[in-house]
Amino acid sequence: MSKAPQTGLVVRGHGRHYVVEDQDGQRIHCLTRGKKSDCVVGDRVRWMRSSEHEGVIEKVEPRRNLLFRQDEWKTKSFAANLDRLLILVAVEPQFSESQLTRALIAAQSAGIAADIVLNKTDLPGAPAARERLAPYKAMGQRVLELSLKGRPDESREVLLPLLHGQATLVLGPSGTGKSTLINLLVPDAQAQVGEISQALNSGRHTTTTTQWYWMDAGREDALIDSPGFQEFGLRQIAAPDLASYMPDFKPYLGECRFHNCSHRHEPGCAVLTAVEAGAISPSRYRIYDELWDELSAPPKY
Ligand SMILES: Nc1nc2c(ncn2[C@@H]2O[C@H](COP(=O)(O)OP(=O)(O)OP(=O)(O)O)[C@@H](O)[C@H]2O)c(=O)[nH]1
Ligand SMILES: [Zn+2]
Repeated sequence: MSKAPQTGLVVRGHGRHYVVEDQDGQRIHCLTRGKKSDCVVGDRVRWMRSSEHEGVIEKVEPRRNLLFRQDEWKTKSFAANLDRLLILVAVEPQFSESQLTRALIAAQSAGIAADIVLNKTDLPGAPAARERLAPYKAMGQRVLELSLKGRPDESREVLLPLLHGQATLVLGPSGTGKSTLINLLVPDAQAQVGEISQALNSGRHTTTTTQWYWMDAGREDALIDSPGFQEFGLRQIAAPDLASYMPDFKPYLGECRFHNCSHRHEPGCAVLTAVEAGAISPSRYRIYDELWDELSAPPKY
């Protein structure tokens, strides 16, 4: 049993307990040193075996990026070192545009490419959902229209090339088809969950923690499933920076009369003019306005 430091990938975390995958794909239960648990799924770490079935994480390698949300009280990490975020929405249940915009802003500010997947396009509400997504398409955002259940083969053909060689985090509110998506792309998903739980020596927490899946035997294509959540806080972003993370606002930035324009009430505001002219959608502007209030409000405690 080698006790030399090795590199590994964090594939699951819970408290101070992690599952690290070594370079051969073996998974081992690891702890961090000290009380602080500062690893997240997707982290590359240096770790050492401490016993046959356990290891210790010595060091977290520098991250390329970290996707997280932050409210007044806490910061919650989704995962690190991501290549892509897939935001799954569906024709039914109707998606929240505010949550969608928040996810896009978080990805943009973390420097992570994001795509929207509109699922259940086989349902009669598809045109209305498409309409709600029109402003996103117009601002250059990719929107993939799929029917994961209705046309699984076609969906796989669209998704596989897009996700190849990447680590992709999937976000999607309950009922949108996230399980359907994962089972479509990761045929042995259940076995992978089982293997990781076994390394942790527990069958618990299978649905409440972030889960890393390999889509292929060569371990090149990864899907990361993140548990559901209520609020997507964006407290990490300063209100004056918001507009720069919104591609539909961007063309107008720098065109306002005041250089520190908040684009809310100032005369000579190019953003407000664009809203009036219909170049920025009313719903996107409303979300911007609400976010501004939220991000500039002092903490309540
Ligand atoms: N009509 C239609 N229904 C779909 C499609 N994809 C998934 N569904 C259905 O939508 C429901 C939710 O799908 P799931 O994959 O369980 O969704 P989920 O997002 O994992 O939901 P939770 O388990 O609640 O988190 C199921 O009844 C699916 O059969 C689709 O393309 N078209
Ligand atoms: Zn302005």
